[in-house]
Amino acid sequence: MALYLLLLMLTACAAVPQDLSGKMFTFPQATNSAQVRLTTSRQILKAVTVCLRSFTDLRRTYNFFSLATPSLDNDISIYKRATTDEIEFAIRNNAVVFGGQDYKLNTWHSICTTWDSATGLAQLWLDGKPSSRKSLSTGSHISGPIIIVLGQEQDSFGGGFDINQSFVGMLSDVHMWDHVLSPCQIQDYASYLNFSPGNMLNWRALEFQIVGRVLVEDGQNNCFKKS
Ligand SMILES: *[C@@H]1O[C@H](CO)[C@@H](O)[C@H](O)[C@H]1NC(C)=O
Ligand SMILES: [Ca+2]
Repeated sequence: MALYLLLLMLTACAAVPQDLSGKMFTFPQATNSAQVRLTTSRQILKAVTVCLRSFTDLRRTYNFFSLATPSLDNDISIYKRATTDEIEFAIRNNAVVFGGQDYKLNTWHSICTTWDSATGLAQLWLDGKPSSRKSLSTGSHISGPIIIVLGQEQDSFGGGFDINQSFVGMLSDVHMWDHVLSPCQIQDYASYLNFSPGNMLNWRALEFQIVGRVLVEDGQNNCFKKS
């Protein structure tokens, strides 16, 4: 345990924020290990917005974003179901499914999810288009040390990965806020307009650690756009 904590501290200290504007993470193959770990020192979350962009041709299940605490492996999870039009959003290990999502293969999409513990309501925005607002966890907060993983789905705190849920493709513009963005702020993000970067995860100053074969490459969708 002591060694584990030491390693955790070392990796936390080793992560120097990098400006990834115009860049993307490329996950070129299915594995049960390749991942990007994102660092946050926050331990309590009463509300959240996560936004990211993705590109893939996967038809199977995979995970866009996995946040675990020692007690809950799906404290926040944004998950693509094998059913073409379904995206699952989990908070505190409770999940809702948003159907009718036009998530085309081989296309860059923006995904934002929001949740507020006061109302328990969750919502998904795909390419700036809102979903129905649905009930998730009410009243309970995300709390404890946090591990955020891109590229794999955590089934335990920092592990429990399944190659059949790994992400293959590209991810970019990852931001996370400790509050629910307004619809207009989400539209601004989705439309590549000016927006206030995430106060928990900020793509322009991202602390991360790559494990295995994940590449940081120039983006392919920013000839006219900034994020
Ligand atoms: C992943 O999926 C393949 C094909 O469906 C299957 O043969 C394999 O056992 C699965 N692997 C794991 C670890 O579940
Ligand atoms: Ca899980």
